Amino acid sequence: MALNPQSRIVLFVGGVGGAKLAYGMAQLLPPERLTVIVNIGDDFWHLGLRICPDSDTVMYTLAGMVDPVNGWGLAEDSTRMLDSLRRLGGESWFRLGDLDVATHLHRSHLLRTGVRQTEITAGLCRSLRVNHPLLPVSDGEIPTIVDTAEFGELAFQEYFVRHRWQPTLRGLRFQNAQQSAITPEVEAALASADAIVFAPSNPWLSIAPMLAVGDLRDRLLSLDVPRIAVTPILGGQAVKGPAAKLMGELGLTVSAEAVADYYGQLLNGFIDDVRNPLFKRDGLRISQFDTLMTDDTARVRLSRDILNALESWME
Ligand code: FO1
Repeated sequence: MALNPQSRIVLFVGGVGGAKLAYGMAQLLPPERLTVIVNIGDDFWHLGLRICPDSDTVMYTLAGMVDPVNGWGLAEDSTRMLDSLRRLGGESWFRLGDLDVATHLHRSHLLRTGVRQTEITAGLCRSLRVNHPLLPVSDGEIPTIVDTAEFGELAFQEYFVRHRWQPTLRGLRFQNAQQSAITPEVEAALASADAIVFAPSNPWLSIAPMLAVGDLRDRLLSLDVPRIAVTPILGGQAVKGPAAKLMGELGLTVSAEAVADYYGQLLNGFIDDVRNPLFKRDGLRISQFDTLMTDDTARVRLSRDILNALESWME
């Protein structure tokens, strides 16, 4: 089966790195050919608000509104609410921008009135003129819990933001994941997918929480289409975030090869970076590109490279 002009790509993403690839792909593929499925393991209740960092990061990035320095939150946002909260002795370790808070207020209110997260996300996207479908992998709450040597189990954002991912990771657990289900919208996207792409997001923190939901892993394994991942490791390092540190703590070599091994049978293709040493695996097609997405041009270029690789693999 070849990647023809109607082929549909389903892209699994986490936070900042995933959002950059989603942006590049969205410049090349119309909404009916690209569905973005986003991690919800980082979502949490904070100050009475439901915060969905990965979903918002992708949404703001696709809307061209994301803060270019942090890669999350809104560009040119202010922190007057947070400053005031700090004066009052409130919890201010999680930096909620003044404009960003509107997203969390709106979402939390709708959730309390019984609207599904999938519908809320679609509504937010419509309002911000994001046309590509952005789907939370599930409508349930499936929080990632990080087991650390120093503090025992921590809620994900406690580990990631409050402790700046410095504690030593011993393990991960995705609460409720097995009993939860992917949404009908995700199911429909998979049913019509011509290729599955895992973004260069952290495989353990951003992709694994999605693969743990219900029977998603088996569902993906049953799809007779290209299933490829883009390396998050470039020249022995992660571009951003704890991927390299975490691999060391899990006793793995910090390499693209170890990432490919972690995905295992889920992949039949791998997009590696030109900075990495070549490796081979039976049943795995590998292409090397410059995967560093420094600006919008680089995001689009990598997306085009990936689509071209998919096309050549499917001939
Ligand atoms: N990341 C931080 O490192 N510090 C923050 O204070 C922070 C606040 C924040 C607020 C809204 C939002 O949507 C994302 C935010 N992030 C923050 C990013 C986020 O928590 C992480 O990048 C992801 O969960 C990891 O993918």
